[in-house]
Amino acid sequence: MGQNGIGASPRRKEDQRFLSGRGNYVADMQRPNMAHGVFLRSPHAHALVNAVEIAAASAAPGVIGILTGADLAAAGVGGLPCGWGITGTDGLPMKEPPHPALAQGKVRYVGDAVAFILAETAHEARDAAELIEVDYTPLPAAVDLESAIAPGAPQIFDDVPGNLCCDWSIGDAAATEAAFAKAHHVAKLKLVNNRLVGNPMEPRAAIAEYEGANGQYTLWTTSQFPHVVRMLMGAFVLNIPQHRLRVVAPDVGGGFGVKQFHYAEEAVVTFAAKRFGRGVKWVCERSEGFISDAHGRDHVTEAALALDASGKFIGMKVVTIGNIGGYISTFGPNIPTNLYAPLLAGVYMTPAIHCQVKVAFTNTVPVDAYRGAGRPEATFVVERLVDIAAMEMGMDKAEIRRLNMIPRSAFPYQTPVMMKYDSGDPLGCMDRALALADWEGFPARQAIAKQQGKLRGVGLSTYIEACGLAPSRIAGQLGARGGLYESATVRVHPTGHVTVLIGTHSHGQGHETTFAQIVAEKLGVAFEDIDIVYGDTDRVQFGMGTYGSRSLVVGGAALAKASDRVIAKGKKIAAHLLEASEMDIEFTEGRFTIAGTDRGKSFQEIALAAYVPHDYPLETVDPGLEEQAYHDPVNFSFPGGAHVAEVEIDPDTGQVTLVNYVGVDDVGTVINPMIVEGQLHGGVTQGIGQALLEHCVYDPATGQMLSGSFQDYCMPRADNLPSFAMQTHPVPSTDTPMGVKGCGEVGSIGAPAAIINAVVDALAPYKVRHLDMPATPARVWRAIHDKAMPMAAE
Ligand code: MCN
Repeated sequence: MGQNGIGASPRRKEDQRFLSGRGNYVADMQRPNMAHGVFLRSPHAHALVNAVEIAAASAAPGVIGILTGADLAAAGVGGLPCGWGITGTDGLPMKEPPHPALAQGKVRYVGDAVAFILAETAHEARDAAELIEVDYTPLPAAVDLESAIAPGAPQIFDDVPGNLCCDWSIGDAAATEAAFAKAHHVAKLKLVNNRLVGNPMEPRAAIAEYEGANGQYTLWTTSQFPHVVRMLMGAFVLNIPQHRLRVVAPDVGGGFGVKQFHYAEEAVVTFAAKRFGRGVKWVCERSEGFISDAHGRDHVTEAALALDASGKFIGMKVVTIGNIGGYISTFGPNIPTNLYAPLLAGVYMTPAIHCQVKVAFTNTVPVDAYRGAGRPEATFVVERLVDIAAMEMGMDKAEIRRLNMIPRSAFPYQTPVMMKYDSGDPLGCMDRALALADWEGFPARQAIAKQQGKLRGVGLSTYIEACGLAPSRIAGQLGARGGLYESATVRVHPTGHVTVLIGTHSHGQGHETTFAQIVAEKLGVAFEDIDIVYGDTDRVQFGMGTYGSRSLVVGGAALAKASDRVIAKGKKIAAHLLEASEMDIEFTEGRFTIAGTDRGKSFQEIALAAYVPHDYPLETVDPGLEEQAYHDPVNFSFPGGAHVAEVEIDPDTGQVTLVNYVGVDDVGTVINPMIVEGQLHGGVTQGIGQALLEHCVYDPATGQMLSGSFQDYCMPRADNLPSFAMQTHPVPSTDTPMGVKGCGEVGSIGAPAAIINAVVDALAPYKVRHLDMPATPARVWRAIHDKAMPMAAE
């Protein structure tokens, strides 16, 4: 490891500007001749839109113009495209009804955008919005997930019978039935995976401009993938040629998946910039974000695990209803299917698995990827079932896992549900986590808690996830409508300083630091002399952006490849200057040398020679030192690990206190231990939020969101968290260039099951078998005091 190379923990470069208030966020940007827009949103969950009367609003002070769905339709604006089409068990494509950027004829959730009002100020636009009269005919709404696909439910789209987008499945149904037929014991569970709102610190925002002179559009947007927005919006929605559309995602204050979609607001703002000849700015309010940012999770699942008499898992059956809301969001149908069911094997050798997923429309905000996206849901099913099986078979919770775990020696391991795990050490992670948590010492701690009138429980969760999305060939077979490679350019300047242009987007993950570490390690250039550029389609060649913990394993791999190409070219130049054979040139620690001698040239000397090619092999080598690489991964990346949570419950109030949390995670080779630790802390915190605090609640009768602000939707705060003990257990990936695995989501995947397992463990004296998330004081109290409540029963 060179100084600040791979494995070091230099301070984050980007924090210089963030901590000194010099970040460049869309909402703070001021552009010339800028007007301000607001969206008028539906107050109904489901209603016909008979007419939108804008005359009074158009005449209001400051109003520049108003757009409705009819205006967009008349201008030929396309619907928002879906980036991933899935195919049902019947071989038919999913139902894919249109998703207009402004509602046309019908609204399908509270928050569905009906009109856009542009005025000189945001206040004037807001006042004018109140003057718009929308003639709605309210319709019964399909809100509750199970009822939405039951016979007689209100129909959200005329041509989507039963509100079923797709009935999808994976695995061998016959083999699974056969396993269940010979089972010694079957552990069963029905659970709800609670709906979450992402709430990144910076709400979404967009600014668009159009230059009539050259037909050039620019959109600044809070996005995790500006090139994909350019592709989707330019090619499918607004019909703007790619070279005339610049999309910039500058500093973005967190995304967590929520900013990984092409949103209606981006298209409307860009359309409005040309239509009204003004710069157009829209900034989402926090409460508006609750009803317009895509949500996460929201499953209802029935699952069963078949075991033989020794406690070995012989089969698993899962039926899930996955909510995708009122329209298909960019990746909506992919999340409860491809990113969920193939992870149901977990770290276990279950030989037969079958999973059916009913992907359902409801009159709620569209649901899409949110940190973990499908994989926390899968882990929750598996790890809750395993705990229930242990309890029912009278086995120790660690032992039943140990008995069924894939041993390190069995990797690469082909699961029965598509995934081939390349490497891992589940047992190693679990043993270390148990030791770190002092698992053996728990009974003593529990006894002390009991003396103090508290219920104490401990919960274990293991996991493996698939991230680093993904080999394009496989993704294509699974329905992806684009590639999932990444690109990087390494531009070496004549002075030897380096600018990297990369297609991923950093919005909290520290890429400016970790990617500079990779280049520093590879090229021997000082960490301070390397800048990382991302987020601008005019500066960066191309890119698929950041999600699915792919930036390091796919983008970092492209960067390593481009760096290697710089070295390869440098060797040719060095060979010429040193009058040696290229084969004899070695490159180490920033110096090209003739092997076995001390004759050499520094990286900076070679860079200068490339740009001042007076003494240069011009016949065979072009001047300049800039290399580009695209990298398409050969497999997903499979981080894994084990987490242990310990809780104390006050039986009088139902209050759960998380008293200890440990995790041992295998994220392969670690580039920056400090950043990885921060990522783990952030992910675990979101997992704690899901397990104990967060729940997006809709009124099932009206479809109104009952938790549409921070007064009703509880985000985790510092005093909800213990001090975490997180360690890494690196088992290098065999499928990624540097042995790295993703780390961005693992905390949110491991945490919910560990915590609920601990809560249920603490409630063992009350014979509570399962508790749905979030384990709020009210739910826990009822589980203790009211055995008739469903969550306390079978
Ligand atoms: N890293 C490392 N060594 C490893 C793995 C990762 O040093 N073995 C470093 C990477 O170089 C990078 C960071 O850790 O700097 C995260 O890397 P990676 O796992 O590749 O994840 P991404 O950068 O692709 O980030 C996406 C992931 C996802 S999917 C969500 S959601 C998420 C997350 O990261 N959203 C975040 N972490 C977030 N962190 C913040 N602060 N804000 C968000 O919105």
